[in-house]
Amino acid sequence: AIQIEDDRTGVTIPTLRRALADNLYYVLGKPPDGATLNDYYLALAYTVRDRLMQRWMASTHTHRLPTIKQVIYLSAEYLPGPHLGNNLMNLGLYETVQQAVAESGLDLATLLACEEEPGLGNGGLGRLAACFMDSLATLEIPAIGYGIRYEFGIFDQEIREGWQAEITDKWLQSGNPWEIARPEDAVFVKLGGHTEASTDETGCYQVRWIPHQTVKGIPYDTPIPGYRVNTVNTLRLWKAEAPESFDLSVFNHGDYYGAVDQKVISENLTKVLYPNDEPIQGKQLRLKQQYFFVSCALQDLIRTHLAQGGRLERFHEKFAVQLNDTHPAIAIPELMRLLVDDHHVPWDLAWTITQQTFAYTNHTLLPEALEVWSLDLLGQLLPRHLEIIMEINRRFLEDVRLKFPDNGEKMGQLSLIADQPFRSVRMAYLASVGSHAINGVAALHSQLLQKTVLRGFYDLWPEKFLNITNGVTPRRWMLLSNPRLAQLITRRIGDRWIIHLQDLRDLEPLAEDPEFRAAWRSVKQANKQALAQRILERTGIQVNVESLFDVQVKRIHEYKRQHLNVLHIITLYNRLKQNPSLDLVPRTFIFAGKAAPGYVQAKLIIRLITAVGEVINRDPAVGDRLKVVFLPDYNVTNGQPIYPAADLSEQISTAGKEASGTGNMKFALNGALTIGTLDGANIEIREAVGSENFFHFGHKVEELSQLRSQGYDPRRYCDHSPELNRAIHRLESGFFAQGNRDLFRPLVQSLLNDDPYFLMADYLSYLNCQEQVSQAFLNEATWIRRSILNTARMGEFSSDRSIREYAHQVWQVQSVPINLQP
Ligand code: 26Y
Repeated sequence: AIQIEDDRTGVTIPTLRRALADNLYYVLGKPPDGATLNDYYLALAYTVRDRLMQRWMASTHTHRLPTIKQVIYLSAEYLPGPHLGNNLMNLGLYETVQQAVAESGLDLATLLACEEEPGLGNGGLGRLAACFMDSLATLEIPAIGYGIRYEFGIFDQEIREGWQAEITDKWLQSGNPWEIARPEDAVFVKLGGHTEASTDETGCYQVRWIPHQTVKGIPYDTPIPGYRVNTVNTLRLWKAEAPESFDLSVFNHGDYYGAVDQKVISENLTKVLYPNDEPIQGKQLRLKQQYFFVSCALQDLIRTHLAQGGRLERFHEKFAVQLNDTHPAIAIPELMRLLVDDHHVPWDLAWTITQQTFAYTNHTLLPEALEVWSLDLLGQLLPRHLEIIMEINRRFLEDVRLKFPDNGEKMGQLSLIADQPFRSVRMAYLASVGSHAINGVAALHSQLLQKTVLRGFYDLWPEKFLNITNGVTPRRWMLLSNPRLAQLITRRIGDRWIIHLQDLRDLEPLAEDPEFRAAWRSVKQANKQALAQRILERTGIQVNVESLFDVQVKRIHEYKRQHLNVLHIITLYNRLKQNPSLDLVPRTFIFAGKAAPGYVQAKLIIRLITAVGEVINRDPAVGDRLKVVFLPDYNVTNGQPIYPAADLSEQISTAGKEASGTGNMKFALNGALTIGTLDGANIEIREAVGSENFFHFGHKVEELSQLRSQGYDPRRYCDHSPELNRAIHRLESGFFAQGNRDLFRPLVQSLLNDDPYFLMADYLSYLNCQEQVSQAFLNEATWIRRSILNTARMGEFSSDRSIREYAHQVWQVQSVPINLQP
């Protein structure tokens, strides 16, 4: 029989070319000669989306079956990165499409570069959600990710005269081919107003919530395909709109402009992502965002569950709902409200269902970063939820009192309500009480969580607590971003490592093979060359590709200590100035990262990096021995070429402050060696790759608490280290600020007076460690050997491993292979 390929599903080159032209003409309404590059990108994206459709619909259909348990990931942030390249890779169509596109006179790389990434998150937490979505689909685990369709994601960063400037992120401007609006699945979300209690005809106590405002949530679905499997999960993001009935009623009263105002107010709800990675106190709009998407998600689940003939008593058998930090923790009282008020489930049963449904992941210990919402604000916006939270707390404290009679202090410590500095709900406590499992994101972090922030809850319910160390997806962070290394590895050990990252172990013996080492070095050099080209294009700085690429990319934060890195740079510079013929191992220092727009000290750290760069990069006495680069607009797209080109990964947070880190994993996986503190997942990475292949320095958590309790005096370290003194003096003197002694004063003052992040205490150890790094880099053969061993031993840091742990230890879910011919 003659096989005729369908234009929407066929994968031969002639069919793909026809499909591309067809989508260009019929979907975008463009003739080939009038089409822009972006039109071609869109046409290609639709061509790829068509090829996902059958799998997506089969997955959705199968996942709805009442017998199948589904993971529901609730996250206020997602940073998936551009979809096109990843989807081509996961479908196994990358090379075919590359060729089809080329035969149509186009270049795939150019088209890929047209895609605006969805910057719907701040940093690690949002990127983790995206890695988890990739792994869930690849492991064929039924899952939905729920979140917010921010119209403006994280701002684009420009550097102007050395300072960060924030530009609105208009990611939807040229159209988003990956999302499908589902207005037929809209839900309504109430806000504000008051409650009324009554007893109905049957004598049942009933609470009615009479809201001040209602907004409509419209879901937008994006397919998330697994790697070479039929499973395609859904990322369902909600957009807020005004309910049309509302503006009609106002219109009837003749207040047309009033109705339009209401529409604008409703739509503002999902307008913009808060660009902080630490809580903002008391922002009502932020609480509205959190409640809005969580309520949309839970209403969506209850509706589909009931439509499938499911019973609410079994809600937790159908759905395992994961809270990505406390941002969605209002889901706990919301599910209680939906069950008790709307569906008349008795409180005790509703509470059992709720606790069995939710699990909570904590991502921070920083006390200032723990979310609290004032009772005032909560009562205004969510009056019914405040009542429910108070009732949850009353019952909880009653249990505590039975366990610890006559211990009023205990009750105060564990209460969901804090009294100071104002009456507020501690969201981490609410999340802990309402969940059956609580996890930290690295071994050290989980231990500290049990010992500090959630100690009281650990004492009550140790069995609820567990650690699940973060991971990253090797699909995006190796296969897609480092194709040269991926090919080299696959040629030697086959391609199973892509889904069984532990297979990288098979590279270990090759670390002794001179031929393999040479190939490894060539790949690294090619990646460095490519990054050098980008650096030149974006900053005008010419870097030496033989130099050590020393890289720190992450959000700019005092606890992450980019300024400790700068103190090292200044010290090297001082040494060079003192001894111009110094035989120094050439280094290129590469920084990238965004500062929260309101975080003055972080923005000053960016200015410091660019200022030091301006002096050093221009100093003829330095030549190409030292270069300092700040790459603007760090995001997933711009991060992808950075990790493969790094020799050294800087993971230098104050011990105890970085919950896990995931950039540390991307670097080591791509063969960079790490210089790091014993913090977060660094500890586990060091154990995995071997302490001889990891440069660690600095005080440990306990040593820092000791220092603190002894009365830490940062100036002492300056007095005892002439080099530190000189580096600080360079800053004070205005040397890097054209004589302006005021510019960096706030940084210097902070270091000398408080130094809450112990830069002074860790400086010497950091410097000595960096000296060892330089010595090690001189021996190329052993450096490459260690680089190979880093990659070979990073298998456990795949997000596939993390997700398997969640699946077995928290969610109790199984893989469900998707059959395309039912
Ligand atoms: C409340 C709101 C403004 C807020 C928004 C985002 C608060 C925090 C955040 C983001 C936090 C975050 O990204 N945390 C990081 O999570 C990673 C994934 O677990 C960790 O690897 C990393 O150490 C941690 O800082």
